[in-house]
Amino acid sequence: MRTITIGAAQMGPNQRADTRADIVARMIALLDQAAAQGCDLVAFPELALTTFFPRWYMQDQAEVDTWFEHAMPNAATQPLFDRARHHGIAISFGYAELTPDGHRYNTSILTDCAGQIVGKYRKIHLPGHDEYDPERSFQHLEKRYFEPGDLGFNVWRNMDAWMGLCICNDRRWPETYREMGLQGVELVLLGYNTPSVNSQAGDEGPEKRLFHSELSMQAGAYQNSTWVIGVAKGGDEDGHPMIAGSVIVDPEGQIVARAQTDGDELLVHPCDMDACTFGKQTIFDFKRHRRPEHYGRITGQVGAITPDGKAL
Ligand code: CDT
Repeated sequence: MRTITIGAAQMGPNQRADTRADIVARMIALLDQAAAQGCDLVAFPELALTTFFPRWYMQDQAEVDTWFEHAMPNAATQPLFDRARHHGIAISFGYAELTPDGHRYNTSILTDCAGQIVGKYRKIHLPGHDEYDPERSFQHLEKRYFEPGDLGFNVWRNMDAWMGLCICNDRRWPETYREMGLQGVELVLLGYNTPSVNSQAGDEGPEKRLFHSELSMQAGAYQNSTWVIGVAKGGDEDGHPMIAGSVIVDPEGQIVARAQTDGDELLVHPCDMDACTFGKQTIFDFKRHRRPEHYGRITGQVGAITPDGKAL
């Protein structure tokens, strides 16, 4: 057995007026709970340090940049890294990254048990739009504020397991998991902020959104025989409800822990990395069963094209 006790640290809303210090204090409280419950690794949500600011249309770049981190760790997050190191707990969390050469990414990092960053991922599937859209009931401006990630989908050896990261909308794309599955991933950590309603389809409410969230993560886990840890921010953030619904999914695609609230809440589960082996050696033994000679469209084409040549 290679058991890693994992804490999925769901967070309630971060309001626009909350300071980084207020938010990091809540994260540290979750980390202390995790330590008391024997966790080895704690995962926090996407854009954990701020409100989900892409819901707000901003034209002043200086204002936009107040939501970004220029270094990691930095003065605001150092106490979180220090507490994690004190407990000997590895952590993962998302934040808006402004690089020294002026690039902006929706980023997530992973540390080892000594608080050293061992993995970084920059969100590749950015949903939404890049200009104000008056047709939507609220905005989703990730394409305005972030560039698509430039690091690919990597997997790192950490705590005697193969670990990968992705972020929110990435969880809906099978390519995300398969890229990591082809590197033997055993644990996928992903944070998300999913609104409870669809800004373009008023009849799509939280039940259907939770269903799609679970469907995507369970499929990704099963089809790649990997643990998937989905960690939400939930509750009413700046007047906008989010679905919460954090889950821990086992390598057979079964949900073994699920959040009961939409606030700060820690899910804990002992995850045996060896549970990934059976699926990887049988039904999803990629080297025996995959047929990449028939998968050319997956990388050769972006949008769908019908056989009569129409681009959809
Ligand atoms: N943060 C993020 O990527 N949110 C998107 C909302 C898109 S609307 C379905 C998500 O995929 O949850």
